[in-house]
Amino acid sequence: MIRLQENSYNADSIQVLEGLQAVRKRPSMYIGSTDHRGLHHLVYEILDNSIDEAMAGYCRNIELRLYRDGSVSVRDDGRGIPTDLHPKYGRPAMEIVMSTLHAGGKFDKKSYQVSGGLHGVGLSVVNALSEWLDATVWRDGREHFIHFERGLMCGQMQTREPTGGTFDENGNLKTGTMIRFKPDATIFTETDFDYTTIETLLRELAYLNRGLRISLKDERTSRENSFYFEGGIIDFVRFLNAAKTPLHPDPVYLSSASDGVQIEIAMQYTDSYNESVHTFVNNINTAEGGTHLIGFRGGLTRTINDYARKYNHLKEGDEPLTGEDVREGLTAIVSLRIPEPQFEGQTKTKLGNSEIRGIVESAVYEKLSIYLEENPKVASAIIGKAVLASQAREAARKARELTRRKGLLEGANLPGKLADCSERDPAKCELFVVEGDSAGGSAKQGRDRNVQAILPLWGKILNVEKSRLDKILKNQAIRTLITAIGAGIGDEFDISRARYHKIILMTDADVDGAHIRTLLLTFFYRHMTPLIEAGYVYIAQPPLYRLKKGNSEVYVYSDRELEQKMQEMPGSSVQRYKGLGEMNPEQLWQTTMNPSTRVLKQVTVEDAVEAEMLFTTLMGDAVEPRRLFIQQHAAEVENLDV
Ligand code: 0RA
Repeated sequence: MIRLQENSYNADSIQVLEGLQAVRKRPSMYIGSTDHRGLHHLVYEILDNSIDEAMAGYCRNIELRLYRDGSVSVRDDGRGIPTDLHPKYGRPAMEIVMSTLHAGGKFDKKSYQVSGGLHGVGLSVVNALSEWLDATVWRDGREHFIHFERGLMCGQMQTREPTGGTFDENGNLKTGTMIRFKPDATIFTETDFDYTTIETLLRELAYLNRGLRISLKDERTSRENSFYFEGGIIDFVRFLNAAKTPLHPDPVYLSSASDGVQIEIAMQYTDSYNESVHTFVNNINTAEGGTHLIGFRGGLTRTINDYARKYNHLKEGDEPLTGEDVREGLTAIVSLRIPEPQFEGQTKTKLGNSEIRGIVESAVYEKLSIYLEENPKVASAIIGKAVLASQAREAARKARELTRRKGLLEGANLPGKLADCSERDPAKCELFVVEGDSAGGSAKQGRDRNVQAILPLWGKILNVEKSRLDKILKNQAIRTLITAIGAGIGDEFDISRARYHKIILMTDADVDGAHIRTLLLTFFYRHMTPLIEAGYVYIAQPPLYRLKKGNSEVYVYSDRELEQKMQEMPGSSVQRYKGLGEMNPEQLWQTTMNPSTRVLKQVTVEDAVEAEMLFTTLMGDAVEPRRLFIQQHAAEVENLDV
């Protein structure tokens, strides 16, 4: 039950109510969405406050816990949210922080150098979107507690002796904050927290905040993990390169602080052909890049070219190395802390501050030049690699020109295997990429031929992780895909020419199917990145089983659902689908292709780091990490998604 304190029901409380009401009415305005992503964003918002406290130097440990009742808690050992009476409002500061939109956790902005997230509106937003929330603060040897329901206080702040003692295990006065909340199921379309999503986020935050310990406990499954990295982003780069072959033993580390901007960069080249640069601003993964990334790239290209000229790796008359050349095989983390970040782009993960470009470019030029002068061996390895890349780029250009001249990648030569749709508006068109000829046959018969095209893939799909573009372009399956989509490839890829706005991967629900899907996703991720960024790539979800009893039949899409349905329909017969080919056209349409009944999973690069790891681990050269990964994930191997 929701009770407001009578004496506080004044103009301020009305403002609070209106604020929280606004959040509940338009949750997406505050957290982006109310799906899986929005749900996990809540965790991010809460964590963000504790991380701020850590960045200010007051917090060393953060513990996140997932409970069986669907709630989650974040506890830190920082100073604790202030609990004294706010001079203007006459109410405990903690109360105001938790329930006032825009007040946020940062009363004293100066005590924080920089901050990420929604500039502190996080706590009240999460509170508004929670069925209930418990806030506990340890400060001045006391424990303070407030319970909220749907953002509204239930009773006043309680102050008591700390449960479990006044001191921590080291004999220090206990301080810190714990927020436990249960997301409101009337607001979120999904309420199940995903261990792996949270684990990835925590790992990332621990890498970005050297020396901070972040642990995770899942009481639903007893899974747990803990992250602590003395080397910070240097360790992050080593982690990303664990399955690759580095060209120099230690990552290059650069740092600088000027104009209120802190820059930290760790980078290491490997013998791979891909670029794996991840940028962060105030701990936020700027997956869409932005001015800092442009500055980093510019600085890198300039430094390496200057060095290569100076030491005669490039002769008079040689073309300069391009940005692509100097980034081939580069793994890097670029982490910035800036006072007032402006986030732009579709997912608000693109840095917009224009002044940052020059600041980063100069810093990289200055620091990396010094590093190369002092480490000539590393410098030679890097430049040798870039020169090779430049030669390979020339070969690839020729290969591409040849294919283009022959018209092999042009839409006029649509592949014979493609059963195209009749509609010509790409926004309405769907391309099903189907594994195997028999499933392809069913799909062709079952489809809606107005808007659904079918492309059966046969033969081996090249592992693009291990090949340069010139070789990739010789692979038949890949050529077929490029032609069918019709938008080119690589840096010439032009999404406005894509012939379909939905590209749906439909593979068997078994290990082989997962493998093929991963190969295809690797290809899209590496060579048609905008397609994934635009959300054009989907994974079809074919059923795993069919349950039949008398005249009624149901399709079942997971083992968990099977258990449930078997109880609801005792005595039913179960058919397990081993492959798409076992379904007739009508069944395939009904269960997997019909837009009004099917379930599609949209592929996002929401977490490029995770995708990168998955691809590298599964596809890269190193055998041992792959074996370990597959062993650890044997149970999930049928669900390998990006
Ligand atoms: C405002 C001021 C101070 C600390 C915090 C907020 C704070 C907020 C959160 C939220 C989660 N954990 C937190 N830890 C600290 C500083 C108060 C002081 O000067 O002691």
